[in-house]
Amino acid sequence: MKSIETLIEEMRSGSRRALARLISQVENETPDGQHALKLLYPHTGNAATVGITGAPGTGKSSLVNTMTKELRRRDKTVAVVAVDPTSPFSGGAVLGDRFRMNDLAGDKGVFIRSMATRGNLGGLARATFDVVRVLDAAGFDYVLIETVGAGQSEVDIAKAAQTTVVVEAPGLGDDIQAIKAGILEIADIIVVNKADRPGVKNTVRALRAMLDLGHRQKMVAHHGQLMLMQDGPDTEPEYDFWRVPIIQTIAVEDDGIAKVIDKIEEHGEHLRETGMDSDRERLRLETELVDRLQDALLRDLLDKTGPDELEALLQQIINREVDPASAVRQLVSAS
Ligand SMILES: Nc1nc2c(ncn2[C@@H]2O[C@H](COP(=O)(O)OP(=O)(O)OP(=O)(O)O)[C@@H](O)[C@H]2O)c(=O)[nH]1
Ligand SMILES: [Mg+2]
Repeated sequence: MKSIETLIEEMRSGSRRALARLISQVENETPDGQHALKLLYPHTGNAATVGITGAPGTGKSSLVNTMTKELRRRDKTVAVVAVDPTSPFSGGAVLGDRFRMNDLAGDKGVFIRSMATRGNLGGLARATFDVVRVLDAAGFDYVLIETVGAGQSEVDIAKAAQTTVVVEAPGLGDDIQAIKAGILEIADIIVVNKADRPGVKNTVRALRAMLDLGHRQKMVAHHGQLMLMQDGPDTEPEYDFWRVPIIQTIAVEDDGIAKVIDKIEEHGEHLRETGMDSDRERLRLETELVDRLQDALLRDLLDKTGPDELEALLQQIINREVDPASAVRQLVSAS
């Protein structure tokens, strides 16, 4: 058994085997994995991280595949993390995804990893952040993170990337799927994929209208006055605001993908120029710190309390002998 230090050294000099082994340790939260994260953390913060999220079947995996190829044409190395909360196959690639990614196999500049369910979605999010850190420290230029935008945790994962791409497709009914899932507001870039399908113009128009509305509200909130409301729809604000682009693509035909990559690069530059990259990172890390703290404290408390004591207390609450808030105070002060 190689030491973690040796594995890290091998990983940093390009060994894919060492990388895969380190990721497994990190994913499984072994003591070695935790030690590895501690050693790797100072080497993170260099990769461009891109979250790709959207309703099921909109073409996220197909996009990730063609985006990876385009990035390779631009001489960038790419790691892909496919987060599939529904897959019961721990650590194994989803069959369809693996099939579509086949043509990338054998390229040393590409690394693909699937993340599957662990105990809970919060745990999945934390494990994903850790795996992304390992890939970042391994020196990949880009880390693409695919998540199905179905619930809050998936949205949180996508939001943790520097740039978030929300994928839509026409013909999913009149409702824009992203609105339902509440992911439109986290989009830095919107991709309307399956542009070969009917209804694409309507989808783009509806999205633009909704974005402009949100944009306007943000501007108003920002300035705390209604003045900007009187501006025409095409007036650009004076201060630097990123106008979320809507790009049409046909992922299966590699159509529009170069433009998506251009916009991702442009967004990265925008973040750096405005200093928003460090603001966003601070916010991300603060959120993660609080989340990990909550998780650790709760686990610690549950360890100390034990299921019997908890059950007894629950019964008292059910019997109207203790109210829930007092029960919590009792648990916290006893631990
Ligand atoms: N017509 C058309 N079909 C597409 C396009 N992009 C993807 N598809 C097809 O749509 C289906 C779903 O594509 P995926 O890439 O698996 O979509 P996904 O969003 O990753 O799906 P989940 O991960 O299951 O949520 C596949 O059959 C693709 O071949 C496109 O641009 N046009
Ligand atoms: Mg997929």
